[in-house]
Amino acid sequence: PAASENQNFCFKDELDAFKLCLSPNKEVILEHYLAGWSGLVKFLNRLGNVFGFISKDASSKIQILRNFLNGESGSEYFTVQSMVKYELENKLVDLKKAGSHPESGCRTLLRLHRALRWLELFLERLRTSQEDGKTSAMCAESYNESLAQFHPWVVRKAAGLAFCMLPGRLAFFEVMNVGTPDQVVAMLGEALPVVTEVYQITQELYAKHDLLDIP
Ligand code: 1PW
Repeated sequence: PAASENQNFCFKDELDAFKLCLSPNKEVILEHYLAGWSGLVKFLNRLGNVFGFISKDASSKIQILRNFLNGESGSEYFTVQSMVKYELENKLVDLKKAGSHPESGCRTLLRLHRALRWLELFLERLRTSQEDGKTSAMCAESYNESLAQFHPWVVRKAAGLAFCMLPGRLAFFEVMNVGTPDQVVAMLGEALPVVTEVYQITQELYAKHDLLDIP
């Protein structure tokens, strides 16, 4: 991208939103979680049109959750913990099969949560990669280890094609707009543990309430 387009984007700022996610008692604040995700979507859009179908799905899920947050019961959606409690107590989640609540906050966030695991695995590979590392292979391996198991064949196929279009390692770092490759690696080393912690807290919460497989 041209230098002028780079001015208001820096991947570090986007990942920093995840730092704000955790409240002092380690609950996940939805507003910041969604801000983190909006940053990831911005980044995907900078990678080019081939990621359009991925970023569109993530955007629509961010929007569904924002609508809850800005809606009548918005205060119940302050944290992921309060959302789960509220939706379960009020029977607002389709637990076994899609019925009258096909777009609950719980099922919508679960999709983003699963994708966050992919991101975590991918960025960790990127962080520890050698100069000749292939971003497309790193991305595909991370995807196959995580998100792919939840996707039908046709989505896996489309994702695989999109990964092939990823820019090489150095060009990818440039799109991040963080600085030299060393600075990117250092930034990832700082930011990733936070993403991991947010992922783990959400994962434990969903496991505790038996929500990991909701349709
Ligand atoms: C380069 C770093 C990229 C990290 C961003 C990760 C975004 C992952 C989004 C993948 C979306 C693939 C296409 C959509 C598939 C949907 O069917 C699926 N959504 C997700 C997020 O997995 C499931 O949602 P659904 O169909 O049950 O509403």
